Amino acid sequence: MSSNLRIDGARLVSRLTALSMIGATPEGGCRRLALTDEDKQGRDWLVGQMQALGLEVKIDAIGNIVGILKGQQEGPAVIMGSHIDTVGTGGRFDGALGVIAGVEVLAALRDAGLTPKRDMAVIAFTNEEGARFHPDMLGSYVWAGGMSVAAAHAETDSEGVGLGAELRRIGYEGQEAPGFLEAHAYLEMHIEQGPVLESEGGGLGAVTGIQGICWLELTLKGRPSHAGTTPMAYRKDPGLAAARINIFANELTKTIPGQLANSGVIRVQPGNVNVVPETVVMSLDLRNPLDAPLAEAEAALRKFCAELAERDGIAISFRDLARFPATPFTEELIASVEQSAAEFGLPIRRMISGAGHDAQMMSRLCPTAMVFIPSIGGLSHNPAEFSTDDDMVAGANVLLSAAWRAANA
Ligand code: HGY
Ligand code: MN
Ligand code: MN
Repeated sequence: MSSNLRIDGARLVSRLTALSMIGATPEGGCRRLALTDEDKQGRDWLVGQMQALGLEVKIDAIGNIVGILKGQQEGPAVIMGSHIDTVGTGGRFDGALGVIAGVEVLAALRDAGLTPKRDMAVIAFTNEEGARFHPDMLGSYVWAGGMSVAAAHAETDSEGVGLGAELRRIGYEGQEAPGFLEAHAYLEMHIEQGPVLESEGGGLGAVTGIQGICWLELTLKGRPSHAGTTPMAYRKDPGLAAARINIFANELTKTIPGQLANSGVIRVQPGNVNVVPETVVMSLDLRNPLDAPLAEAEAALRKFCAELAERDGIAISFRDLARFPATPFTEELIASVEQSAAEFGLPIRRMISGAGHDAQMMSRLCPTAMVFIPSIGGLSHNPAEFSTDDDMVAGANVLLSAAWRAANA
């Protein structure tokens, strides 16, 4: 790589700050749920930035935004990317940093008057968070051929609003076929979203892969009855059943190595103080670095639910919201990220990702790797999410170096 090639740190930080103003929350974070007006504003801003940079901007049928810097030769491109949608209590960095860093890499090459051998691109993928529509990483999943456009458009949010209708409403149902740009390699920069790098005194993460993910939606049906007059033995209480299931899932994390469990959504109907609930809809987010114990956890949970249903007279049904296997990245590209960090004299260590990322999908298409920067306090999906300017610049320089290497190899 041209040894004096660097990103413009001030421009990186100012673009991130500008994007974080869109959907800014009073707590200092961001709320840009997929395909909402705030997401549209962020998309419009990003398209404007890409156009001002002279990138060829294309939108595909699932709303993925692609900015392309033409190379010297036709053929597969080196793609960088991430997402600009957030969870409800999002921070300023999750996803946005990876997209802004990709834009900055292409801007730095433009400033240096460098044209890569291969095309290079940055993609902002639709609905990575899966907070509004399921599954998560939906835009990259469709891009990678894991889900059809029609099936993705048919997804609905918890209010029954359709994904396709929302894409059209905000003007981001593009003409391009997802995956239209063949990938030679994919690199993603992201905040770690956990405490590991900070606890080791900082430095960067060369991400070796992503753990397996299983998202389930359980619908529990009992019998609504009076909370004051119905003897306890007569109740068919799905609220109590949901609590037992949540505790059982938590117990699994103590017996199955590496197992994680979270119930982030619990909706109770009719939701009145004095009514034993009729229905509870709850989510379970199960993860494990290895597929076999993850499958063991899910099987144990389903068995527990079947026994609970039988004993307590509650009907329990399951719906898959997301199911992605543990995903290893590509050794050659991981080593390239490490080499780039070494070029800048930056400490870096190998680690897997606890969070899902679009890279999990892109690894189905091409060699893939990620670079992490520390999350202060290990916080994410929280308005207080924070990473330092220095770490952002360090990570973006490593992204530039590794992407440039891949684009000219
Ligand atoms: O859930 C995840 O791991 C990611 O934030 N979508
Ligand atoms: Mn993310
Ligand atoms: Mn996230």
